[in-house]
This record gives sequence, C-alpha cells and structure tokens, in this order.
Amino acid sequence: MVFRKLPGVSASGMGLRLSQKFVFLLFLSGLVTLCFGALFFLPDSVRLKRIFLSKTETQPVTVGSGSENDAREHLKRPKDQEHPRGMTSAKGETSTKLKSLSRKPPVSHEATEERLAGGKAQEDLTLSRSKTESASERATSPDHGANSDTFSYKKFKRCLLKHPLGRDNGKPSDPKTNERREKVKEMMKFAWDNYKRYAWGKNELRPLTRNGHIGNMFGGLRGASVIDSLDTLYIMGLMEEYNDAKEWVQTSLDLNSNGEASLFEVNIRYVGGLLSAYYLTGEELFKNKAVELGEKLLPAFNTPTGIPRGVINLGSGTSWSWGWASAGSSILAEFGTLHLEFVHLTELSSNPIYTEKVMNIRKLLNKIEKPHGLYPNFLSPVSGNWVQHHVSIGGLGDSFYEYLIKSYLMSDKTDDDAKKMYYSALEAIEANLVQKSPGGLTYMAEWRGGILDHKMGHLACFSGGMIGIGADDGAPEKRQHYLDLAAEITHTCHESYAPTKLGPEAFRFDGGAEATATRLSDRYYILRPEVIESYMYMWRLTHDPKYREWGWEAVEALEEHCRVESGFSGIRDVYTMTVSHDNMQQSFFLSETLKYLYLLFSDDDLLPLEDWVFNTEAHPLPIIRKSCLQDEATQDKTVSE
Ligand code: DMJ
Repeated sequence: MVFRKLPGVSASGMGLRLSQKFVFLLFLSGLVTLCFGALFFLPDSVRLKRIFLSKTETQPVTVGSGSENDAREHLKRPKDQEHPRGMTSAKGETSTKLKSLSRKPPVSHEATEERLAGGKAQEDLTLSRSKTESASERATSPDHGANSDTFSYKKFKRCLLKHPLGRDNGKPSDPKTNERREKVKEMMKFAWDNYKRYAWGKNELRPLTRNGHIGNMFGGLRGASVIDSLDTLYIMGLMEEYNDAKEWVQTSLDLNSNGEASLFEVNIRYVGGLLSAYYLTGEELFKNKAVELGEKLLPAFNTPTGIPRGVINLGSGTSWSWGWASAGSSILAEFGTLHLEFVHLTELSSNPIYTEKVMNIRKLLNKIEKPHGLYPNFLSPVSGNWVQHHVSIGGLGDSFYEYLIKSYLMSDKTDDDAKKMYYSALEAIEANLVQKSPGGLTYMAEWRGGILDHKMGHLACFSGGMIGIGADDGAPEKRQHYLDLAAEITHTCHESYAPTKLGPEAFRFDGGAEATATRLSDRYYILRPEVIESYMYMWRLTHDPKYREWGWEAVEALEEHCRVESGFSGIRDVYTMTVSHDNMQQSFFLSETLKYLYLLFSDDDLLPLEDWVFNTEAHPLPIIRKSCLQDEATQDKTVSE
C-alpha cells in the first residue's frame, strides 16, 4: 500500500496520526469482541442473546410426492451396505462439525435434489456442544430437585395418582389368575437365567447354540436384553435378578461405542428402558445414562428439515439413511417414534433441546399435505416431501400413530395437536384402510397409492390396543364405535393365531384367505408381543374374561412350541406342529411379551393407566402432570424460604 503526502502535514505527523487511529481501531474492535463474547454468558431467556445467537437450522416444508418404490421390511438392513468413510471422532472437542448424508446416493430426481441441498445443508450442521454438555451436567447434579428447573424425583412421586406397583404388587385375588401370573413370572425367570448364563452382556440369547448375539442394530452398544428387562424384573419382584441387571448397567454399560445404530431401536429399547427403570426405582444411575445416551442421538436431527435420518454413528455423530429406504428417505415409524422418550429427556435434564427436536418433526408433519389424510411411510429429510405413497399401520408406519395418542395421554391430555393429529389420522385410516373380510373379520389393509393390499402384519395387531386406549377421548358419538373397532381388530388378530396358537408375521384376506399367511415366508413367529399387547389393553378397558383366556392360550403355546432347554426361541412356521426354531430369544420378548402377559393376569393397579403410558417397547413412562409439578415446586420453595 502507498501513502501519499497530504498538504500541510509532515511525514512524521501523518505517521503519528495513523498509529493513533490504528490504536483506536484496535481498542474499538477489542470492545466489540468483548461485548459479543459476553452474550454467551447471558441466560438463554435474554432477548438480546436470542437475536444475536439464533439457531441456523433451515426447515423448509414443501409438499409433493415422489415415485412409487419397493420398501424392504422395516428395520432389516441389507448386509451389503458400505460403511461411511472419512469420519473422525469428535470426542473431546468443544464444538463438533457434524455430517448427515445418505449412504448410497440414489439415482432419482429426488437424489439430485438431495445432493444439491445436502451441500448447503452441511454448513448448518454445527451442534452446540456447550448446550448438550450442560444437559448431562444438570442431570448428574447431586442437588437435583434443589430448584424448580431441576427434576425432583420426590415431587414426581407425589404427583402420581396411585402407587406404581399397586396395593399388593397387582396380585389378583382370584387364585387361578394368580397361578397364571406366577407361571408368566417363572417364564421370565427362565428366559433371564438362560440369558445370564449363556449370553450375559450380549444383546440377545441364542437358546439352541447357547451363546450370545450382538447384531448390528445398536451401534456397538451391548446388553439390550439387560436394559429391556430392568422394568419387567422390577415389577415382577425378581429383585435378585433386577439387582444383577442394575449392577451390569453400573459397571459394564459402555455408551462410548463407535458403531452404526438405528436411532429408533436405541431410543425405544435403551433410552426407553433406562427412563422407565429410573422412574420406577429413583436410581440416578438410570437417569444419567438415559440423558448421556440421548445426547448422542441428537446429531441425527441435523438435516435441512430437522427430520432425523435412520442410522447414526454414536461415536462420530455422522448419520445417514437406510440403504433400503427409497431416495434417502426417513421412515415414518422411526422418526415418529421418539416423542415420548425425548419429552422425558427434557423433563429430566431441564434441557429443552429434546422436546424442540420432536416438536419440529410434529410441526412438519402437521403442515405437510397428506394424500387422503393419510401419512405415507417414507419422507425425505432434505425436502420434507413424501417420497412415495405407501401407507401401513404395520411395519414402517405403526408406532407413529401409537405415539400420537400416547403423547396426548402422557401430556395429561394437554397436547391438543397430538390429539387432533391422532383422531384425524384415525378417520383417514377408517375411510381408506379398514376393511371387512368375506368371513366378517375386520382388518387394516395396506395402501399403495390408492390400491389396497389385503394383508395385515403381526405388527399391525398393536392397533387393537391403541384404538382402545384412545376411545374415551374421541368425539362422544364415536367412543363406543372406537371401542368396538378395537375389539374387532383384536378378535381378527386372535383368529390369525392358529393352529399352533401362535401367529404368523403377516396374514391375508384375499384369494379365499381369512387371516392366514399364504406365503411360506410369512409364516414365522419371532416371539412378538403385539397381539398380546392388545389383549392386555382390552382386558383393562372391558374386563371381558375372553382376553385373559386368549392370553393363557398364548402362554401355553409359547411353552409348548417356543420353550427349549435353554430359553425361548422363535419358530419358522406357525402352521406346523413339529416346529423348527430360529435360535433367537428377542429382547422384546422380555420387555414386552412377558410384561404384557404379566399385566394381563395382574390387577389394574399395577402400573395403572391413569399414571403411565407404555412406550412402543412396553417401557412404562409416567404421565407428566405439569400443573402438579409446578405447584409442588412452589410448595418446596416456600418451605425452604
Ligand atoms: C418391538 O421392538 C417394538 O414393539 C416395535 O415397535 C416393533 N417391533 C418390536 C416387537 O415386535
């Protein structure tokens, strides 16, 4: 740079003025930096801070539909998927740059859009670690409950209407029912003991080969059967077993894994299991682990729409879509099954981020145009558009609907958006999917762009219970109708349980079939809970003894066909009396199937529905009574003042 001499100013004078200006400018910029830096120390509520440090995530909501595409079965991932490359661990850094990407760039119009938008999206993906760090710090703070911002277990217990375990741990007065309940408890102990003996710390037991199974759903996390069993063991009073499980969580549950996990599975089994264990027992350990794990799931939401991708690397935070999901889409039943757990994570950590994330999903789904009022199963996390028009109450869609009504119930009936969305979805389901077979069975068909597939999956059988628990809050003129519909669906699902008295994975209502599997590949039963889940809810709602009888049929069938020398196993064909076992004791057998059976034979005051909702893995989460919790907070304050 060249300085020209100004008239009347000597060279040395000009140099002096310039250096004075330089010092002044330096001082000024220092001052601005200081003021800006000070913003970070202001509380979040200060307006100035929100103006200058607003979030940068973009959330466009555009509506449209893509091409029809074939989906693989929910949650089954082809083995040939590549691993994401070039990821570095972000551990130890104060702020982490996170990537979200589709694993295999698809070759459709949507894919081009994604790659273009993806580039822009990368800029906005910085997660404020300071915010999430404070979440776990707050959750682990020993003086929890000391002020109205932090969670107080004592206050929570006072806001429950009833004791969680009832008067006498739900023991039924009728001796026959009690005997049946004891049988279920024995089955749990048998399943647990064998898991402990042969597969301790692994995810599931392989009961025939007597070893453990790890699988690839939980991103290197271990002990899925331990976490899924905690609350079941506790409510059954299997305290020695519960204590072993708790000790394992304390000493061996390592959350610093670096593998690829299903966001959905980790959330419903691990986060859900830990949350329930905390609420039932008050053990801080479970709360801290739940919040710590919850934090690790947050990077999956860093997409242009805030709709999370299905797979996340728990170590690096990189996330991507399932290779089998068309055009890099996210799955309705996956991103729609986070609400209950995430609201509780906010409750326990006092960090609003979890609720913000799931409310954002809700907002987008509420706004987006729905074909015939229905929610298709695939949505692009980049554009916020439906990717194809396949609608199902079974796999890929199921628990999204479940979480709408349960969000409403869990909010102490204050979450009106969830309520509206649930009942209008149910109306659309009734208008488009609910069918009557020639033999008079009511069923939920699947919908592919307006064409019905007259098939119902075992997974869809949860809907009997769901429609049942939502019946009472529907329009007054519809209440009895909903209860009847719930009973009819449950009846249809019971009909599908034959002749082993266990049900196939999918059954059909066309070509002369009446709730029967017509393909060999649909005949397997993997210890799934959905039909029994509906029996349990329908029993609580109606006290019709047939539900207990149907539950008992299932117990006998499980004993006869699935019990092997070292645990319980799924079977390959429910239509053959000489069964072939699949050598897998699924963790949901311990968390759901046996828990729902135990509750079916217990009094209603064991985990009363006035106080608890069950997440989709049957982990009980308490209804949040905001007004009571706030009142209690005031009381505590007054006392301490
Ligand atoms: C469980 O993990 C959950 O119930 C989930 O919602 C669906 N699949 C299994 C049980 O079948």
